[in-house]
Amino acid sequence: MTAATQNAQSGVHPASPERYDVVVVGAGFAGLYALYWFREKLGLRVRVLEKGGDVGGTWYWNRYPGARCDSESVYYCFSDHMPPEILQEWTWSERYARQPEILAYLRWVADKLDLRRDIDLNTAVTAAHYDENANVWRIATANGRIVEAPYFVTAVGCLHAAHLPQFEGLERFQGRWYHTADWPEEGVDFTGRRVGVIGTGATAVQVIPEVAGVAEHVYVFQRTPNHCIPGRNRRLTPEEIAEIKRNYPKIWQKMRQNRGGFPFDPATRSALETPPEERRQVYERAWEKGGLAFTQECFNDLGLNEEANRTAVEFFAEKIREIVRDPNVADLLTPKYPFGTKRPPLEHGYYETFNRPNVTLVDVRTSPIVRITPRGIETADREYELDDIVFATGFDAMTGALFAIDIRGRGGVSLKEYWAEGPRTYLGLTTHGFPNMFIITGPQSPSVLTNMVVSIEQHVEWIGACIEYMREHGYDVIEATAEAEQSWVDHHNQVASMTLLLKTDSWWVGANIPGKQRLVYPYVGGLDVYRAFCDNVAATGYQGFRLQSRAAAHA
Ligand code: NA7
Repeated sequence: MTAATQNAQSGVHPASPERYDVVVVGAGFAGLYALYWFREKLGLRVRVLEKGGDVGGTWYWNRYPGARCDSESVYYCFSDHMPPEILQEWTWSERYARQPEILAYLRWVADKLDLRRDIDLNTAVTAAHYDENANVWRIATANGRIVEAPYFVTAVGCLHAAHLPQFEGLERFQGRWYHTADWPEEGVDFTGRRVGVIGTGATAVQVIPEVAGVAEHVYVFQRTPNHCIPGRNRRLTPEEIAEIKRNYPKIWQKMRQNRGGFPFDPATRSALETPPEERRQVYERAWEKGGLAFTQECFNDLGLNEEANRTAVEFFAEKIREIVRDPNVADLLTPKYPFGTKRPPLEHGYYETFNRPNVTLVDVRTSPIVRITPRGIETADREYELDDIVFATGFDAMTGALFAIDIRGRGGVSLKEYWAEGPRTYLGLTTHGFPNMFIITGPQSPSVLTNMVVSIEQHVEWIGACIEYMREHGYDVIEATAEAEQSWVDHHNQVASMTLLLKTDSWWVGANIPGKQRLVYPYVGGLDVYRAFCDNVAATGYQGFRLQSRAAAHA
């Protein structure tokens, strides 16, 4: 065993560490952008440590059949803040790109910008400890390396730590089983097999039609249905691509000012104040258009007022009844909770799939899964014999991937302990007691409620400007004050309490993970409002932070 391995196993102690200015964990959209920005714009020595065998992050791991993005491809990519050829030379093929195309894009960006020379793949970070005396973050990897830097940036993804419910008997199952978030690279052939899919979230909504197309039979184990919006996917024409490329600067400006980071035109009218016939037409138009625009462009009171929201719930109920032939199945597929309090998936033939003779919907709300047997899944009612089980059961979102690393700040306090009652952050970017650590798209930032790439760029650029400011002013330690953190947590919770989000169990409120604190994790105030907050903090000399030079920090 090498000294470094010993160090990595016993915690984080100096051996002969490698030194950089910034260590970034993760090489998805966030890690790649951070590397590009910090290296090219700030001239920093950056090291990116990535657990996966390639760049891509979420798009490296989630390679299940049907995986594609719910944000439109032409807007779910790096912006005009990257060198112009990145936007101009890449051409998306479909309205919503499939996973292989997004992964190819990220690989292409990494090659084009020569990012790979500063990325270590197959390098899982196990611990990151702040050494107060040396003002460095000391980072240990599973393969025994110690890497040091004054700045530590997590780009670990909001949806990375897979959630596998603890069903009794899984180890005795004689068939094959997979979690969608850790799919075999070589793919899985379901031809002629009896497949059970557990879950009906955004992932399952993509997987189920694909598997149903080849399997002998698919049993869908549903606990809660979702409001699925038609994606209306299609090939993009050369003309529209050219038009979009011409207009990118304007489009990006619009997206940066939008509450969700999308080029949508938010509704200014109330559902309740709109006459029923007109209201219906608004919903119909949004349904026909397809996509997440439905969430912003219909009415402005759906997220705040239950009565207004009910009009959307009724509209979905009608649509599902129109598509799904069996009224009992249609009823089971119809959510009874407020629209938008769980993430509405985009669907590509999902509802139609339930008209197929080889698809059965199993309601595990009324008849829960009791155990996995050697032959399949046993519910309170009966046993389903299966060859394969697909767990589309989601993630320990937003905090899971952070807690998987033993992160310790001043005084050896662990992030997990510090956040035991729920995340405590200032701006969702930093946390008191963890100097010089920045979290990209962390809890209490808009993150998963937005077009992620737009949020990522905002975060990285803010962090970059902060580091630059510190260097210009001779500071090398920055830490959120406890007071600023408390006021952000209060503001975050206050805005969240104005919405309907806590009325429904969802991963947005941590309800999918047994024992997880039930509170709203992403910031719901909107990316536009959030950006203004962050800009103001920067413009006022990083109000709410304690900035020190190292000499002063030692005094
Ligand atoms: P989600 O949205 O968390 O969906 C997970 C699904 O698995 C959901 O339908 C859950 O039902 C179901 N689930 C989880 N545990 C169980 C148990 N124990 N029994 C039965 N069913 C269970 O994850 P996804 O991967 O689909 O999507 C995550 C995000 O990725 C998505 O929102 C997009 O932003 C991209 P529940 O609803 O909890 O009753």
